[in-house]
Amino acid sequence: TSMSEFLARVPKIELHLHLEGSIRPETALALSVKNGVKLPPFQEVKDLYRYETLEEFLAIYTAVSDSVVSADDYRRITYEMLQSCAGSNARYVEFFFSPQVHFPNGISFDTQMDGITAGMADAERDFGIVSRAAPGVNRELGPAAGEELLDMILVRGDQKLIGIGLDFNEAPFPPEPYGPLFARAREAGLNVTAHAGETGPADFVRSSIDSLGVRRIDHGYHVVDDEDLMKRCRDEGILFTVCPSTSAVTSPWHDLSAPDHAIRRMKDFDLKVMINSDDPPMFFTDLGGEYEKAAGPLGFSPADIRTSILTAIEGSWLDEETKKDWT
Ligand code: ES4
Ligand code: ZN
Repeated sequence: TSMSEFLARVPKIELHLHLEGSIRPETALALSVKNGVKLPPFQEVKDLYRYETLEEFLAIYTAVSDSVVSADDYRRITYEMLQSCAGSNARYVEFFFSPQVHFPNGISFDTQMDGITAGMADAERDFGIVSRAAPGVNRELGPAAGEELLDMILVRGDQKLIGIGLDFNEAPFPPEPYGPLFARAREAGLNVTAHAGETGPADFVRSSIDSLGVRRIDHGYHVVDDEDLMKRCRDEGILFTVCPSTSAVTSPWHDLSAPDHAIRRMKDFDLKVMINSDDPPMFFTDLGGEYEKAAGPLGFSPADIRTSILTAIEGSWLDEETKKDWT
């Protein structure tokens, strides 16, 4: 239909995507064989990507991440991720990666960055897609480990490293202990965002804004449990980077067509929401597929889709000149 064509063709921005969550099942298999790293047991490779909770998902995410070892492995997964984004007509991508998952395997931050920046350059050359990277601080590992990661980011001083995120399991890991780390990152000129309100409560959305100083929330679905907070987020223009397929698995809103689905309610309340793919192959989707879900079961009108893309440009970490150019 013409709606599908519009959704496929419209130029997009992706702001919530995890590098290791973008590893294709065939690539995970090939890398695990090459590097002699064991994956969890499976019948067919696609069956590797099955889970019913965030915890189960993160266990597979970590196991698959372990199959990435050399700088060239990083180059490959970065290139393939951006190739898929380009296939959905994404023009600009801000993606997370999880450096701390790889440290116990002896893989340095510099090895990771060497491969990632090579993959970014190759993808820009081949597909014209522009990208920037944001290491995700693993909230399960504590603030001290996060501070060490921030040191590495600042020592590297790479122009392509434009921010940090906060991810992995929310409960029982509230945002507050990460306040000093996030303050130091902001003072050093890094942009900041945090996962909150996916499995954690509305309070984690509030404290991410208050203690971490973020203006962007990744997921944020549980904001709908707190109307005062919703009003505040609307007044303050907080941007929510929502991910339809993930929400149907890890949040309590499993039915995307339900009238009370959090993403629909956030949009109807005029919160700033924009559409992202999170861990596309791991949730059997891609960015175009997430737009289909927004325009289909989640009830986004063509005007809502357009608003969402303009919101994404505005909320991105692009420089102000480029933002003006693109709107
Ligand atoms: C993640 Cl909390 C979360 N959700 C999706 N992907 C992830 N990768 C690391 N943490
Ligand atoms: Zn995420």
